[in-house]
Amino acid sequence: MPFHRRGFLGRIFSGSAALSAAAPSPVPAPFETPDLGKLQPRLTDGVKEFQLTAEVVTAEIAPGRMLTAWGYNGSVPGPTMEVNEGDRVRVVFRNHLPEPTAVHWHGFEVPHTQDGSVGLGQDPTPPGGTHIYEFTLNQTNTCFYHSHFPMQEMMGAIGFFLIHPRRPAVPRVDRDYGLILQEWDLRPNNPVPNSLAMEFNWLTFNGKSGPDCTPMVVRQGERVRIRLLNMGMDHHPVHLHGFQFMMTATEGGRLPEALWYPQNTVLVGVAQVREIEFEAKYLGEWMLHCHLPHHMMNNMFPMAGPMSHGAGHWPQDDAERKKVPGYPQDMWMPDDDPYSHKPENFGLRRSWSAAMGGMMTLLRVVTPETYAKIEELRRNPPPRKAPSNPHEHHQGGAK
Ligand SMILES: [Cu+2]
Repeated sequence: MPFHRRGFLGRIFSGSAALSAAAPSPVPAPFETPDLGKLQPRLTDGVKEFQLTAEVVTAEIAPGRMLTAWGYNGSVPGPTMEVNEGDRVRVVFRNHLPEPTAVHWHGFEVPHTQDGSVGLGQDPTPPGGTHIYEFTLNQTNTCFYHSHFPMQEMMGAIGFFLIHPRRPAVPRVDRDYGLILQEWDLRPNNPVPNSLAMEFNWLTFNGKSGPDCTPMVVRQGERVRIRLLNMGMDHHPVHLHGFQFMMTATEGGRLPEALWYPQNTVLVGVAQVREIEFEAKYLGEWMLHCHLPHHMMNNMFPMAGPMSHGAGHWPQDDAERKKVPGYPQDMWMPDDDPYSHKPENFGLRRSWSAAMGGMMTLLRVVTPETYAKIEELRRNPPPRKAPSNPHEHHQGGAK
């Protein structure tokens, strides 16, 4: 019976999708999530069907800094899902975690039985179990999916779910980026995050800490949108160097243009999305980062401040400097080698990586020549160098 019903609905929705595809509308810019892959659906009777598996994932958030977290389909955060307004969607969800879970479809207008709230709308999916979600999406906001168990959220179980509007928003953007903000408490020699923590020493965009976040590379003059999604314990004030941007949308959708306002730091609260747009007028290497000072460093806990003195990270012949109250605070330890294999880092000034740490990435506004060179390197990537000394790659500066 359910199969007949799905087949019937599928044909109807297949028809409506064909109609919407025929309507004249500009092609939207592709949605790019640096360092994160996409989950491709299979079209079955007009329904976009995704296979989503919750599982333990091992990732490298910075060279040599391993993270064993809970994600989806081998990725933490999970892979990005994309559909179009009006699509019928089916998600075949499998639980490969050792405890019950459920997927909450965050920001979705779907029947409460499809919402993923355990107990209320469905039973938890047991380890080894499968659960099928199915819904039609007549909305266009930036949504996400995540485990509906809070400690599993803190183990990383979240991903983007984008619903493209039938008619792309105006003004049209040339580049459309998404970044997921997360925080981790990682103790020495242990890749499993402490999910009970209230203080965090590793901060990531799309599962990478600066300087290991892959830069967003745009051509001068392009209009850029960046969608910032926060899922953690803290709110993050995200600052962009060099530009004023407009705050154009929340997790609830796009604001009318009269309600946009200029900023250069946008506060992204927990479970919120903030979308910013601007014209990439100025050539250069522009940092985008959370401005909480402790969120622009890596491995901060054992490294920073006078308490750490004697740990071997500062010069031993610094008797005079020790007389200065507060010394030591920051450090400067350039080593670009672990990042030089990335095409997106081509042409950066020497020592660039020493300034990058934590929840920090780059917006690179480049000339046509540099853009072409980076495109060429993406087609023929250079070999990756092994880190010369993995212990030297975990310090961050911040600016
Ligand atoms: Cu922050």
